[in-house]
Amino acid sequence: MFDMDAVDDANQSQETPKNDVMSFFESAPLLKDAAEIEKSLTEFVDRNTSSSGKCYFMNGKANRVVCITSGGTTVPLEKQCVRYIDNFASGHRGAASTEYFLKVGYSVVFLYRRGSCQPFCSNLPEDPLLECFSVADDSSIEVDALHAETVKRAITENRAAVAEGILLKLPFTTIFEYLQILQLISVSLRDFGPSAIFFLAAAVSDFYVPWESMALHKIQSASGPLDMRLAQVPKMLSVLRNEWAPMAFHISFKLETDTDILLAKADMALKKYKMHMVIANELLTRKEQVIVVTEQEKVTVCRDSTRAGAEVECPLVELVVDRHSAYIKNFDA
Ligand code: PAZ
Repeated sequence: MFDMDAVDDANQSQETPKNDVMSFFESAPLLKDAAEIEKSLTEFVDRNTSSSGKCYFMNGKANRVVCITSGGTTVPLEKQCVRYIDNFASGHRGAASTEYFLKVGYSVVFLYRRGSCQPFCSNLPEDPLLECFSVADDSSIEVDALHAETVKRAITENRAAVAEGILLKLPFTTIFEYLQILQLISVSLRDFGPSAIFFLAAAVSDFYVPWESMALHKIQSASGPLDMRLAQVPKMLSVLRNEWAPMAFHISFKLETDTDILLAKADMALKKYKMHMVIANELLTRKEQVIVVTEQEKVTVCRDSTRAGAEVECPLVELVVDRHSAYIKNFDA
């Protein structure tokens, strides 16, 4: 249901047909808050652009930005949506990676599924409001000592990054919103050229119900079993890579449950979509290890299991930053 380049893409041509892309966007419901999103992107770009105007070609000293996508897209089945198709992604990968990129000086556009994991919040209990706070008396609420440090860190670091203008969080729910906002981001970040990374960790639906053929009201069960035909979501990876952000450093993810096909699928995505890096992971071990696939190498990156709380995203982001630096250097040369 999700996965931008499924096995059957082997039958598709390299370039995504323009008509498919146009009809996807033309028939998509209007993006709510589009003007506000564009405004916040403009402010983010201004904040992260040098006074000379252009953000790159500055002897490798350009501000670096990364657009991190996180969580899963939904596919609505009704316009007044009661039912939708979803996937498993929790958004942990994207949220944790956001923290590590911020730590090494990148500014981050975090495109995340509403309600999914957030940066700086991974150590909070499942229901922070109910589990971290107590009512001390009738008028005051206190943080429980057990969670005080975690709550403090989540609030201060998140607010500081947002206030400084180095973390912009943009939420999505549906496949329509996700792709529309991704397009806005990629166009906004164009001036960063090779200093921008697209780190596409979201699990994106492969199939969807086109808006014009979608039922308006809740689908009724009285007429028996549901027979529904899903259209294929156009392969936006190639559009992003070739048209929306042609100079950026592109990283896509490949998730499989069958180990035997994982690397072949990652290789295929690398070539087909001209990605600079494909990060391969398996469903059950995704928090322990990933395999970074590039044209030159395959590197297994593991979580440091000797350190409590260590995350695989820490060495992963280190490696990405190293390869991104080399990319910028070659670009300048
Ligand atoms: O969001 P999460 O931490 O639960 O999982 C991360 C992930 C498995 C969704 C990501 O690493 C990934 O592989 N995303 C791409 C999935 C795909 O389209 O193949």
